Amino acid sequence: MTDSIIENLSAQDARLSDGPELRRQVEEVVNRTAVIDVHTHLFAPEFGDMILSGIDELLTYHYLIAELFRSTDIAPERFWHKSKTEQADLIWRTLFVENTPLSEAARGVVTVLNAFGLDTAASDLAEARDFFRSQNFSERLDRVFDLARVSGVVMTNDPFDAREAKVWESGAGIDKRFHAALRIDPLLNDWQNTSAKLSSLGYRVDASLSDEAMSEARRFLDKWIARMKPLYMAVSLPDDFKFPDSDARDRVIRELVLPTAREHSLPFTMMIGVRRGVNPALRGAGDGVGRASVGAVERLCADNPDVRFMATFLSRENQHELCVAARKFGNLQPFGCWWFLNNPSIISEITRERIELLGTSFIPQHSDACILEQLIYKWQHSRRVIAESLCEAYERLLESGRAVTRREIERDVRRVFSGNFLAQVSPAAARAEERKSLAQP
Ligand code: FIX
Ligand code: ZN
Repeated sequence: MTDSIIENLSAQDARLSDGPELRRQVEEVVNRTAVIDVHTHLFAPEFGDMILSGIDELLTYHYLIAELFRSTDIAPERFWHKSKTEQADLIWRTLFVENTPLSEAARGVVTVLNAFGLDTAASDLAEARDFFRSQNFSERLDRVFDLARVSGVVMTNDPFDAREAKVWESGAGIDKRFHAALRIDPLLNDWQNTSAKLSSLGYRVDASLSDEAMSEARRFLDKWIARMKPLYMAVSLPDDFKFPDSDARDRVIRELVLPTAREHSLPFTMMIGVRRGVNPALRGAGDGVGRASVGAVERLCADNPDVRFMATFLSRENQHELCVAARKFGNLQPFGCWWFLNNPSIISEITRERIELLGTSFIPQHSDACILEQLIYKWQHSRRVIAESLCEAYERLLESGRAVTRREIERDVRRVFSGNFLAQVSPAAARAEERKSLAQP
């Protein structure tokens, strides 16, 4: 073995007891380690114009639309009648020129413009529009994944969306960086209308939740699992979600979702706490948050120890309970700082309490990116906070008398950025991944 390899090995295993050097190494590892983004609304290039990208899409993201109405007196209906270009111009002028872009969603656009070397304080969008128009999309896709250090993203795939179904049914090969997630909200949250939709698609389903209806709905899921090869099944559930309950959702979970999860060895991913349409005038920007019941998830985990569950809650007030629940159930994997929680101050609080209660056995973040370039800011901003939280934990460990090595930091960051997810979605792949990384010199 050459001297440099021996030096590198010893550097990997040297115990880092100097605070500033420890911090530098943690930041370097967190910034370099690729992440699998476990929940996004992005689409692979094969889905054509379903992919959202560029400055006008970034500015008309529903987070910024909600913020616009707090800084201007335009009536929502007048806003909705504007073209996307006009909407983006108004948002840029209001939130970025006439006001300082200090909110997380506004600062995110600044981070993206800066990453591409564009003027972040421009008075208008001419330069940014020219830039994005001039770009080759495939090159931009590669560049965004590289800037965000993202190795793969999980999409949100809706088999009830006709446009999307057409792409899946064409049999097109999907870019390997994009993975599917089978989103089943209509089945769980709107059985009445969804059973009618299934019937119109030729399934012998009625709203009665009969055995035949359940078995036909299962045939529908089996078909889409075979076609999409999803990494998990997912649903967004309201803040008043209960389990058990006496509603259609309870029956669909018990008789359709859980057996499907078990037999296909697919995790069931729940995103809980949204209050849809608290302000309908804001349309997609009008959803709110409500504290939900972590107990519902505990009962699902307790009743189904052979099913793997991933869960994220939208309310800050649910986060500590979720950590405690995850301590009780090894088949529960908490993930992300979702939506209204995806802000440095709250990501910091959640990540610290997760480390304190769960060590490195959690998934710290997902981007929820809807527009391609959001990957850049959502991951650059989160990495900074995750690195800070890890530094603090390693420094406390050092104070207690245990220094860590660079190899241990790399192992820990690989685990939270991809290993924990791989263990959820494909134990075999996770073991292979673990074997590969352990074998690394
Ligand atoms: O249900 C979901 O997947 C939510 O993340 C979205 O509905 C939400 O609009 C969003 O994108 C939040 O970041
Ligand atoms: Zn989402």
